[in-house]
Amino acid sequence: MDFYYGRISGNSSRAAFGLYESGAPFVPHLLDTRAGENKAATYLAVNPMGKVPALVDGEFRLWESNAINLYVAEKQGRLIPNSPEGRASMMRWLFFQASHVTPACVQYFRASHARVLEHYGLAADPPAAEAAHKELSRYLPVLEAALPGRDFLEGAFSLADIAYAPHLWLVRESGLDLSPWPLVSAWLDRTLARPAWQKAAALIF
Ligand SMILES: N[C@@H](CCC(=O)N[C@@H](CS)C(=O)NCC(=O)O)C(=O)O
Repeated sequence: MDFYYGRISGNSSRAAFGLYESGAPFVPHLLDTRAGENKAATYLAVNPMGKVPALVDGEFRLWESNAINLYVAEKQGRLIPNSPEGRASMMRWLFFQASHVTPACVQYFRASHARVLEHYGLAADPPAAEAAHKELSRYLPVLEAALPGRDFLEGAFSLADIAYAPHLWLVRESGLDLSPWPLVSAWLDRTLARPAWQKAAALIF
């Protein structure tokens, strides 16, 4: 499998985390998004959005980090709960991450994370960060309420935990105080301590 990714890309690191956790062999290909390599015709044939990450497995081309993770996890028979209820519950966390938590995280760290600002040539924007913080203050209690008595969102480690790690890590690195949500903070630490995340972070960041 060929994995296309960009640097300083939380979405790329989500898929790299999933690939390493699944144990599926893959060949990483770095695209320089600042130089527009992701907008080259050859890459647009893989992902018409010109976004990273993407995966090519033979004739099969796939984009969207959570779709990539679902594909490799299913192929490897890992990281997905066995029951219909468990799978639906996990999918609920993936949709919640992509629809709500990630947009607020992205707004936060693109307004405040020193390395992200430097990489993308952005200026700090405290009002945008504050607005994103307000949004996150609605979402993080929902995760906090899901975590009592369990190490991971679905009990056993799954794609749900992988989905949140990159962007929560980036907002915490940007200075967001997670102490009002101690279970979220401890869950993030447990997830980031996994060797697969260490490898993903080394590749992407
Ligand atoms: N929902 C997508 C988001 C992908 C995404 O926005 N990737 C960013 C990098 S983190 C990108 O490719 N940006 C370059 C562009 O939009 O041209 C996923 O989860 O894979």
